[in-house]
Amino acid sequence: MEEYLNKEFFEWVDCVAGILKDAEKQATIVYHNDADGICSSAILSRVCEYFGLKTELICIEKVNPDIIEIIHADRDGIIIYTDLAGLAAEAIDRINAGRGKVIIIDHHPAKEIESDSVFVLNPELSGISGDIFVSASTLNYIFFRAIAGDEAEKCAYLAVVGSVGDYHDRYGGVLGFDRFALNEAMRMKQVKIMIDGMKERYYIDFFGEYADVVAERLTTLGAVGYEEKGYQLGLKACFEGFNGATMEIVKRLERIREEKFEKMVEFLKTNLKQEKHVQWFHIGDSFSPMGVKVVGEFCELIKDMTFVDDSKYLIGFQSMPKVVPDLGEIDWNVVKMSGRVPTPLERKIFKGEAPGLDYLVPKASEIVGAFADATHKIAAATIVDGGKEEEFIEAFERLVENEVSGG
Ligand SMILES: [Mn+2]
Repeated sequence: MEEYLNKEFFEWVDCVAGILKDAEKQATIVYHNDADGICSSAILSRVCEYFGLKTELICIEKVNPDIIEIIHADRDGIIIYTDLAGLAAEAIDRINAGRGKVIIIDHHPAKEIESDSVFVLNPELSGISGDIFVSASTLNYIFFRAIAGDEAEKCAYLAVVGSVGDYHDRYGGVLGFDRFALNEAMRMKQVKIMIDGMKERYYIDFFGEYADVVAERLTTLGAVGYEEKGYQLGLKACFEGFNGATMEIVKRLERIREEKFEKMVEFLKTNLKQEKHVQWFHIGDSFSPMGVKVVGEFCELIKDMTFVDDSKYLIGFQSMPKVVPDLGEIDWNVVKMSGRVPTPLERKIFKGEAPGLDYLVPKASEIVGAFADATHKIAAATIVDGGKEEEFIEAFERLVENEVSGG
């Protein structure tokens, strides 16, 4: 790994590894319910095993203060957040109030934090784009690699699946640190590259399948099967492969999603709300029992459909279910917001001619007192209080307006 010049980044890896090394007996891993999150938790569970820690795994869709409260209320030992919480370090530090050590291993945009108990491992903080060069799985892999050396190499294929799950192969193949993990996986003969048109595809020997296919299965289990804890099957598959029963469940979940999506597309053809810069919709709980990650997938699916205006941002809301499967019932009224952009607008954003969602969503969230955690330039999510949806849209509109008129 030394061939990379980002010394500061690797010093952090060492520092955070030191904290985990000192952890006592118990660790809690809080992870995101998509392919990258599931692969991250798989690698991290190996890390904890390596240190002889007993681990509890908690899969969540979104970080928010209510969830942080519950997680930190009565858990001993170290708590590790991964593939989420980039921007939540301050909130976590405040709620944790020095009770125990916390590590946040994430690749989403993050804020620097001064704390004796919360430590952030995030490439964004040393100027490396986590959206392009490092998936959470890769980050966890590098972390494991720094700790355990060769022992970690067995997990290299999981970093590849996680990276592809977050579409880090979108420029034709995975790059940077993701590429480093890929190279290791190839050296270990876990992965072969196939060139398919404009893109590389990574055949994972262990699964007998391509990384994109595996990633999709994991995300289906985690997101569409969220309320029935499908992510646990995904995690199991990371080390045992997909058996017949798991594949049946994947197929059933895919059918549920397809039916719900088709219905919603038909509805939106005449019901998409239009503002000056934004077009939006509210699903309510009609996607239940699917998790709220699905509204993002749905936006992704429709963003270039003909009934969608290709010059406007696309925003969808979905009510958060009142049960977090690994934590129980939560008394809240919150709504997940997902933002995407049609391809022509995406180009403008990358050329710097229009503001990206990584600016707009955290800003608009702040204005309505909400909590953004996963934000990229062309895809972002936040949670707002139920009833604040229109206020959010108005704030978002104003922000775009200011950027456009202010130049
Ligand atoms: Mn990720």
